[in-house]
Amino acid sequence: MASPQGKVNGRNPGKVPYVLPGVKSPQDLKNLGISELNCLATEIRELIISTVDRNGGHLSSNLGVVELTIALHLVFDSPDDKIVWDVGHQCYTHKILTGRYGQFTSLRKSGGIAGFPKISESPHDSFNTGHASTSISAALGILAAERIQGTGNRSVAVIGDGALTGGLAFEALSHAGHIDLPIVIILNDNKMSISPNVGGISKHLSGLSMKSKYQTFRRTIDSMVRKIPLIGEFLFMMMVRFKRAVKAVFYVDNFFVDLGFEYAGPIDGHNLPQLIQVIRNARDLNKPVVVHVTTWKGKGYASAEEDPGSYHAVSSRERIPPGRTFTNAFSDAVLEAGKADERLAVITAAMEDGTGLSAFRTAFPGRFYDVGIAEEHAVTFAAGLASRGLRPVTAIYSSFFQRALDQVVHDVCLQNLPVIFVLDRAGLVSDDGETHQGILDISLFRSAPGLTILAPAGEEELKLMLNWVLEKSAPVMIRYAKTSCPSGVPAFSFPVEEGRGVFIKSEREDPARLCILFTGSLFTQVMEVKETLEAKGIAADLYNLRFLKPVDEDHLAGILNSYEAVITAEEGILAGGFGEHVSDLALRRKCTARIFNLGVKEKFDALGTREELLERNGLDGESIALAAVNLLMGHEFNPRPTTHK
Ligand SMILES: Cc1ncc(C[n+]2csc(CCOP(=O)(O)OP(=O)(O)O)c2C)c(N)n1
Repeated sequence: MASPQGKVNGRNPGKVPYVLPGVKSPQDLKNLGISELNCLATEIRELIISTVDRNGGHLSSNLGVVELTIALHLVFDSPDDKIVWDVGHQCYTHKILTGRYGQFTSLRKSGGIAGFPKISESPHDSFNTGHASTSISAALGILAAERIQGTGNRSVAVIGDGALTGGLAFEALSHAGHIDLPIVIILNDNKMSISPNVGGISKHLSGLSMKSKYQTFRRTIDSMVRKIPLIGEFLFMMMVRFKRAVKAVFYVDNFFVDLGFEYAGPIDGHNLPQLIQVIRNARDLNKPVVVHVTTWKGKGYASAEEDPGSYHAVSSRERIPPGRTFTNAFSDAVLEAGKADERLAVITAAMEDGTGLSAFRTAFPGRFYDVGIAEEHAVTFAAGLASRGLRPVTAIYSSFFQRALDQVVHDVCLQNLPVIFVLDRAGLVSDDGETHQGILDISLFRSAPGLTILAPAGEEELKLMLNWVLEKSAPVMIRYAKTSCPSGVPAFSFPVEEGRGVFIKSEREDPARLCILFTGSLFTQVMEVKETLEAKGIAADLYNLRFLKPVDEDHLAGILNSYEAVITAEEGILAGGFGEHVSDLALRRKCTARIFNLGVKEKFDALGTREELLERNGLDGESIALAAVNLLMGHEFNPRPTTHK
């Protein structure tokens, strides 16, 4: 996808908000009339557009729910009543209305307010989100707790039609429909996930919208018939009887009603009086209810209205990795592989563009599957394909892939099926905060029996690995970070050798006393370390691991006996990571090198650029060099002081 960066320019500038500054909390909304509320909506849109233009963020989704959020905060009493935002990427208006207007310019900045709900930020953020399809379960749990605790507080889940494609949402609907708790579920239907929504539920919702058009049409006909002189009223009565008879036979309640919900909608999500009325009615029903609201993703910003997908998430100018990214490299490599090998089919869970699969879809639509926000299904579906001889490539962001842990183990590894998992955003991820960090995959999946885990350092190596994997008849995971592909990675001259990496030897004459074993995405950082150390007169070798699993232990033990000091540097959490494997091996084999493990510390890191996040975790070039010198000198490792709290 061409980055939409900078496209947000061209908004209507210069208007000074006059309603917005007076809204310090949702209570203030209750004193405003409809025209002021509409004005407030316009002012909020202006603020969102200008802020996202500077800081990046989720533009289209937020522009679509401005009126809906105002109506919800007007009808419910937050923070006593709890509003749970599914994914949470659409929470900007909620943040602005709940006392964070003044801080909104710091959106997604290090130390600023997060782009997703955070309990730590405000009592109005009732539940942390970031991954899709959790809202109904969470809101239901909250409501059950409120009932046990004897409060009369309400609980609302706001879920998009995209997030509703996730299995977890269905499990929650099934539960919520029959336990008689008055949960209010707001279904924000904009026909879009990031790209146009897919699947049966999407079709069902379109059917409901058609029904609503039919209702309007029917009401018009009814009133026309009644106006016919003399016989109008009689004709109308006949029509009513006929319709009742037909309805009794053919009328099938919708999906939500069948599950036990009251259903209201679809209603226009940009018509404030109507929204307020319907949501108030839903609140007062005191039953589980689904309010189906139709909204326009990108509303109020012409380019986003026309192309909501490109404006779903906008990158801030300084955050776009220069040059080709690993995603670009994968996109080309998988397309090439697809041309050469007809067994290859690709799968995405609603992230076609983000994972670089659009070119493949265009070239081979018959071998492309977007399964919706359904990572677990994506994996087991791939297992099914692989069981019949295909070579499925399932590309998912690392943090979302966590969902599919059991599918990877039970459906793929235990049957040794040749599914290829490509994990994008595997490492530290800028701007989106804790929920989007791809730091657990090495630890989580290292224990999966039979799974090979690879980490390319550059574009050529990624291509090399993909081709090697296609020849293999076992499950493989290839992980890479959200960053540019560095140049200068020696790759093609070193064919893939199972369990082994590639050395980048010191150019100095004297033998290297130190070796740094690193995961591919840290190539740039360790090359910097090599330069720094060599400038200090310390020869250091680098070892690009390539394989995080399996590992040729004899070979690795050889390395651990050949150097005085070994540093492991991985872009993943330390606990259970590759470094632990190395330390464990050294103990078992009584290897001689002093070893120090570097990796992501055991905490969920928040906002920042990739560079800031690397530095906070001691994974930038300077920190690794310092660790290396300390280790060589036999000092206790003394990490750089950090400003991060
Ligand atoms: C488990 C998981 N998979 C993928 C994503 C990436 N993602 C963020 S928003 C989004 C689309 C959500 O669509 P919808 O719920 O309809 O909200 P909209 O943006 O259309 O308002 C996706 C796929 C995610 N956050 N969580």
